[in-house]
Amino acid sequence: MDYQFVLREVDGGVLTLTMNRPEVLNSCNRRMVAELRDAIEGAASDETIRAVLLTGAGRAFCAGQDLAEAVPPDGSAAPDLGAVVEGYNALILGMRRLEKPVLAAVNGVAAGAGANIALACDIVVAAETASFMQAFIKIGLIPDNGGTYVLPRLVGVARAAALMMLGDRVSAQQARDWGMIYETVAPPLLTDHCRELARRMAAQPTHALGLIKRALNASYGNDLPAQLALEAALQRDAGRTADYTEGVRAFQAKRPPTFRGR
Ligand code: T3D
Repeated sequence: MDYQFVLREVDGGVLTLTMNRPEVLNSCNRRMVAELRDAIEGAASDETIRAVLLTGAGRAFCAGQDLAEAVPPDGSAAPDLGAVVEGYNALILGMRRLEKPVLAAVNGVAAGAGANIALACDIVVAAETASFMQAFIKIGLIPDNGGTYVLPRLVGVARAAALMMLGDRVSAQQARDWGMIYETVAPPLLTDHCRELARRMAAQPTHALGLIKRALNASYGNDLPAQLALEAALQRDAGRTADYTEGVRAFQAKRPPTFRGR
């Protein structure tokens, strides 16, 4: 696929995807969502990619659905919202099912679908000046992109309900203090800090990182016995990797390990 609205760069095992429509705060048209989906699908089958970093060009991370596409100002036919949301759903499921870590570097406002795409990442780091907004209610919609699933689990139902029903902006620091995201950093440091984190993850036993992700996904629905059984099965799998042997040998030899993700 040709990429028109997403910049795609691979370096040191890290695939960096930059949403690139800065003039409309990287709001998502269908083409951009399709490109993100394609890139995530490609990452799944590309052994050289061991971590993904998602960010936005310019002053925003992503302002959600492109409202000019949703309701064309020239009065032409609006797309069916169900179909639009199905496109997002495939992206969110692709990100969650990708057995490689996905890191969000939230460089500015993340609103509507943009907020929930960020929250679908495994680790969310935001610039101190960034913000999050469940903007949907302001235009008469409900949160999608998995927001009604993940947000109450991150911040509790009381805060999730207020954020969704009021549509207020939450600062990155508030989001961090509520446990919505992992950490905040000073804006000039965001890119380098997130690249470094992504590179660290890419150098880790990435097969095990994928298994951690599978276990965390399942933990949303499992009871304790089922989760313990899953952990046993996944640990058996992890224990058969060359990275496990390498990790233990490196420990015993008091040298740094070299993990290959196998
Ligand atoms: O199809 C469906 O609708 C179903 C799927 C829904 C999923 C959703 O994501 S629904 C929620 C959609 N998003 C929003 O409602 C957020 C809309 N944007 C804003 O509220 C504000 O832009 C922000 C709070 C995010 C940022 O405010 P501010 O003051 O920093 O920037 P601004 O001036 O509003 O925006 C700058 C430009 O970006 C401006 O264009 P202009 O005037 O310079 O030509 C603005 O129109 C454009 N822009 C911002 N967000 C969108 C957008 N253009 C299209 N779609 C947007 N979502």
